[in-house]
Amino acid sequence: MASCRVMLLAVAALAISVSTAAAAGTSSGRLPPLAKGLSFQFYKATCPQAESIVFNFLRDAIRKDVGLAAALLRIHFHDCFVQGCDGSVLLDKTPTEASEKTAPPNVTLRPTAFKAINDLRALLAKTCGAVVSCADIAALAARDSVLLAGGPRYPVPLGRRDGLAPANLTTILGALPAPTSNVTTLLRSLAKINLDATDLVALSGAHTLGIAHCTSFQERLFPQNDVTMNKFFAGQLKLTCPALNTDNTTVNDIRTPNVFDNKYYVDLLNRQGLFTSDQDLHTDARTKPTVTKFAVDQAAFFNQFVFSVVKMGQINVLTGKQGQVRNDCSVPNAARSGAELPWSVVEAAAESMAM
Ligand code: HEM
Ligand SMILES: *[C@@H]1O[C@H](CO)[C@@H](O)[C@H](O)[C@H]1NC(C)=O
Ligand SMILES: *[C@@H]1O[C@H](CO)[C@@H](O)[C@H](O)[C@H]1NC(C)=O
Ligand SMILES: *[C@@H]1O[C@H](CO)[C@@H](O)[C@H](O)[C@H]1NC(C)=O
Ligand SMILES: CC(=O)N[C@H]1CO[C@H](CO)[C@@H](O)[C@@H]1O
Repeated sequence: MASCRVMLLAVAALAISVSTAAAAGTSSGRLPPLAKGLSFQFYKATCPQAESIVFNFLRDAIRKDVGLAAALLRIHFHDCFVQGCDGSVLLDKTPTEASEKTAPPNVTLRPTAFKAINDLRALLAKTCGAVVSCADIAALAARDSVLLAGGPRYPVPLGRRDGLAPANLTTILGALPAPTSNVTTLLRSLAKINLDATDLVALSGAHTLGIAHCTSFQERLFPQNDVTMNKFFAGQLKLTCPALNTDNTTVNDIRTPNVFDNKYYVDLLNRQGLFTSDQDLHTDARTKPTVTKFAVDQAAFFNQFVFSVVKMGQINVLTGKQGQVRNDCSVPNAARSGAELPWSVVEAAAESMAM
């Protein structure tokens, strides 16, 4: 009996030390400076279980659908690139304006990922009230997706607030680089949000997961094969995409499509990158050395990915009293009626604790 209790205590102590280590931002690699208003302890008082709730939910969900990991990682990327990591990508289309969710470059964001984030929002609200923002949920979900797919563990600074309105189409198209972009175009696009060539190569490594539609790379097959593409690989792709605008998909990383590892860079070395934006990283002298390095050194890739994804996760964040903490990740609070009173009371109480 007694030894059993001691063991239980030891297990509990271990669990606590592991979770505080994660919360305190312990990480093997270096991290970028924290944006003002974000911290690793943000929900320590208001929702200490936040990170374990997200992780436990995703562990089960990703076990059932491995594609969810890719979908959630991509949502965080789109959120951050378009008007900052403010959860605006999660907003539903309004009658007057297309949101990031339905805009052309985004039509392939997966509904399962939006649903997972809304489910997490509800789960977190049940335990802690309306304190954890949708933008933070998206950042945590991306982090856990990377880990659950076999990638590095990293800490996520928290305290993002949710934007009040979706971005318009002009903003979306201007912010998300097209897969047909070369390195010059990509570097110019990323420089606007303070990301450099090393960030570009490391973040593109996210294409170690997930799928793409034929329309995202068909310009490399028709009217003729892109000369930088391996001929056999092009032939295989043409079986999946036999004509222009075939509605079909293929995996981003042919070697290990569902594992977060450095094989994406091995693909590039073998001219088996799917998009022009992928393969040109190995063609362009400014990025080639980094591609080569990551292809032979997975630890170097993981360390740089952690740095760059934490940096990406802090682009133009709303903090403090900016924006809001959305009750439903798909709808700004102001647009909701009925549920407003009880939620806002909970939220105000939680916010005064967090400040
Ligand atoms: C550098 C510029 C980038 C371009 C041009 C780009 C473009 C694309 C395109 C066209 C797709 C396929 C969409 C489809 O056809 O279904 C895709 C998928 C994906 N992208 Fe990127 N991407 C970029 C950067 C990133 C970054 C920074 C991340 C995350 C850190 C990311 C994560 C993903 C993931 C995980 C998928 C697979 C999604 C799924 O399976 O549902 N991408 N990307
Ligand atoms: C789109 O949004 C941006 C930033 O909020 C704004 O400057 C621009 O005028 C808007 N454009 C259109 C066409 O609504
Ligand atoms: C990169 O793409 C841009 C835009 O399409 C083009 O103007 C430029 O010539 C390209 N640069 C190289 C080095 O191919
Ligand atoms: C879609 O791709 C699969 C192989 O991945 C192929 O068997 C199928 O014929 C393709 N569908 C179309 C409409 O081309
Ligand atoms: C896969 C997919 O549906 N891609 C769409 C991306 O957006 C362009 C317009 O910008 C559409 O033509 C594509 O069909």
